[in-house]
Amino acid sequence: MASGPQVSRRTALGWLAGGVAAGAAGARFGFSSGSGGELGDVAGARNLTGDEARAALETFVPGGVYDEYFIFSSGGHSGQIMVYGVPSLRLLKVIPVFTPDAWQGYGFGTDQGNLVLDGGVDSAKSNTLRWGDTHHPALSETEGDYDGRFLYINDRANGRIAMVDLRDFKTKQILDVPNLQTSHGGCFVTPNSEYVHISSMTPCPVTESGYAPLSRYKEDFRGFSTWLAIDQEDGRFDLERSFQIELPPYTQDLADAGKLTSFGLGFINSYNTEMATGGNLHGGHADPSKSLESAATSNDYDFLHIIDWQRAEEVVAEGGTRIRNGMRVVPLETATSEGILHFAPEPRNPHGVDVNPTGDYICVAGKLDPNGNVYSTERIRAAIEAQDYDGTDGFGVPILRLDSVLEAQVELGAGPLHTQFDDQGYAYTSLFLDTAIAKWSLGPKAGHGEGDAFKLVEKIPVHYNIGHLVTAEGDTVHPDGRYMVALNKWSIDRFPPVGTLHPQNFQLIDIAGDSPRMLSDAPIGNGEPHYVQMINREKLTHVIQVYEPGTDPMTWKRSPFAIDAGEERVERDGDEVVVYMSAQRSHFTPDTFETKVGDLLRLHITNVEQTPDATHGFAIPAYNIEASIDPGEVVNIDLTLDRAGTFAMYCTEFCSALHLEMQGWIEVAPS
Ligand code: RUQ
Ligand code: CUA
Repeated sequence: MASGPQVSRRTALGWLAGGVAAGAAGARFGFSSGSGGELGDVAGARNLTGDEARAALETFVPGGVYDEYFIFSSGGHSGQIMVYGVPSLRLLKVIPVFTPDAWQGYGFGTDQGNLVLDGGVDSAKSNTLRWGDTHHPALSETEGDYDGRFLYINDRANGRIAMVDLRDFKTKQILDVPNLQTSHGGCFVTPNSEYVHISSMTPCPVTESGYAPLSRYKEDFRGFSTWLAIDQEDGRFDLERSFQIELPPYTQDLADAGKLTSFGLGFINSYNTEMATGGNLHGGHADPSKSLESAATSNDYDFLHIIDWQRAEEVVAEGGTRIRNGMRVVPLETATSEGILHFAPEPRNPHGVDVNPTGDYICVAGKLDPNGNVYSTERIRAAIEAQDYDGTDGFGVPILRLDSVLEAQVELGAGPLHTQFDDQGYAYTSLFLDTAIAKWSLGPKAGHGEGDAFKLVEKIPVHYNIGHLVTAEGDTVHPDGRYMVALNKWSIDRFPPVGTLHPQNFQLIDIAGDSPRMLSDAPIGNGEPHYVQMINREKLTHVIQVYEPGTDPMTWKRSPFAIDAGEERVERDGDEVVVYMSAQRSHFTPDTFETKVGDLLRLHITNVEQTPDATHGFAIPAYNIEASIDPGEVVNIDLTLDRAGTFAMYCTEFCSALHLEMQGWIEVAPS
């Protein structure tokens, strides 16, 4: 590299030191060029403070230089996953999961998209669903660290879970999880990707018909904790090896996997242990005492569910299950008698439960309680061993004594929700009502001794109404520190008005130094994001840019319908017209073919190119067909031709100078 840019970078740093000093003095850029000349002029002209100019330089990522981290963000009820770079916070990709996406040809007639979206042909529910509410992404792990292979995400609305392959960033499977109607925060991967866990949120009727009156909530409704075994080859769910644990009809919420010292355990928060079902207009007038929100907050404590999944594996292997809708289920009585399920009291209506990197501390934050509540793995294991119980709940589940398992309570602020971790033994908890993040220290097992342990360090203001937050590699056994992102539900006046529905706001915070610093805001015009995970980009070692020639992305094998250039043909068999088509800059071959109304058109299109980025699209007007065919990919489209016409098909991706010429005709003659 020429010395010019390096010199100017050094100059920039020298200038920054002055800029920060000027900022600290409360002045906008008043200093003149001097040693730092040009950049100071730019910042001055743009009316930036020294801190703002510094943050801009710290987060700018030039073209051709790559972001250090990727954020995989849930897209909420858009049904998608968004991929952002950090520190730039630029959107790199939107992965369609539960919702069709025309650009990527997902759900518009191609077999891949339709097969995935149909999500298990045995479920009538999935076949008609074309949206989901993605909430909690979970990256696959090896020995507690992200390994960059697979990504899972739940559908809050419909109790489903999806798997994305991080080789091609495409959704490969949607599973309609048996016995679940909804699922909120119960998605996590165990430290060696043995299982991906998903639990029910609202319990659902376990009656034959699927109906039960709300008056029989306690008797006829149940929750389920689901342990879906992961096929290590292709990341898909292996139902043969999966199982569920039946739970009382509480509302099971956020969850996390134990790691290292707590390996083998899973933790699930619950609320509404009151089993309130609402009914506030009962009798024809509003009765606030019957509202779900007041009835479901009347107990002082709800229950942290502690699940020993290794013990469950043994019980399942010994046949201690019943089959329910094709899934092996450990009945509640068995889970209780075999030591699979224990409860610990937790301050009412908790939200997040997060296990620290060493596995020793389980941090529970309760929206109605100002404390971070820290449970200790050592204490939990000892209390279970000693059967140190404070009775049982109404379903016979033993309740561990709070005093024996709670290690510390740290007053953090109003509305604590979720906790993340750095590499220095600090925890960061989002405070929804305070619109801030509390930085606080963990205990001796995280490197903070007497006097220094379990203390609030500082509160970092954010804008506004923070829900989740994430730190770099924050759910692993080796978090990086470095960066934290606040996921704010409201943005109010941070961005120019774009109508009545506002963007949300991701805020990037530098946590590498002693005191966290706000770096940038990023409007998120798609949503709404819930949880995200942040992975070092270098761990995504499996990403490909081009498929092997003729690949079916669903199997990763050569498609039986693949062709090489020169093998294009049209085969007619009665009412079936089978077209083996190639796509190559800038033509389809064949580019015209004749059919008639009533024919079944079977299109097999191979992109015979091997050049990265040389994707072609394929659209047929009026027939709702749109495919994206990446280099090396084979796409299959089955179409019953039900209307006559001469249709101009075309490539939808601007692939070359003669892209507009990449078109053709389908003649559909009246029969
Ligand atoms: S939950 S904002 Cu949907 Cu993850 Cu707490
Ligand atoms: Cu191919 Cu445009």
